[in-house]
Amino acid sequence: MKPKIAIVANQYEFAENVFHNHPASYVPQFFLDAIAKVGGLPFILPLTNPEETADYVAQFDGFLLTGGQGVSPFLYGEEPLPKMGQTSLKRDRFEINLVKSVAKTDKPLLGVCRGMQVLNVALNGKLYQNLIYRDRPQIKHMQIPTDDSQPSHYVYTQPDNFLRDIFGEKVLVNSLHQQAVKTTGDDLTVIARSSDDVVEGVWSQDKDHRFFGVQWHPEMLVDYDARNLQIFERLVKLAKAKTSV
Ligand SMILES: [Mn+2]
Repeated sequence: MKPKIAIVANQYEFAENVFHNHPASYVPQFFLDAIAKVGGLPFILPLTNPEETADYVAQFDGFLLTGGQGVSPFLYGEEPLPKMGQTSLKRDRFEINLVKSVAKTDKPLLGVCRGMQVLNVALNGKLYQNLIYRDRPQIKHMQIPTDDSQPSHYVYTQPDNFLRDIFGEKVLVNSLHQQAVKTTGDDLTVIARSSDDVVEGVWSQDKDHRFFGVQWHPEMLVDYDARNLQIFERLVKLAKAKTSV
């Protein structure tokens, strides 16, 4: 049986052009296609009661957190700074509780962009609310208005992890983030950085490294560099290994 992969939805509060101004839940199609292409069975998991994440976790084999808003700073002990972007407390609370529920199992979870940041905060890490607060020279990490299916900066991988195995020592990626990991969460290790030292990949230290994340958007880079699919394939393979035990 194919492993069931739950992809947590984002929510439009006012879906002007989609559903007559009503709220609507959605997952960008790229993620659904990527999971299906590598042998997973994708499901869309809506933002519901954060107290019920354990019940959802019991239903699926693997979990995927996607991109979007920043993470609310008070969730990692900071007040908001003026240059912070949009946040969604509803999404923060559901996704952070989901990570904590997954942590009580042996199931895998992949975080992409915001998803990696949520993973980090859920495990007690901190973020830069905006990269300008790093107070040091840096490259452009929000590549808009350049097409987001094009790469824009290099990422340098550390030895001995899945990103080195897939991409070698360096790889061109896209970049659509204002926030970034400042201090890593419990049990998370940095496995890739950009040339200006921004964290671009993490994984957990358990035997399977079942929590992992990237700061770029591999789901949108598949046409440019098909190796990006292997990031999703890793999630599906880990999920499958658990289902067949
Ligand atoms: Mn970047």
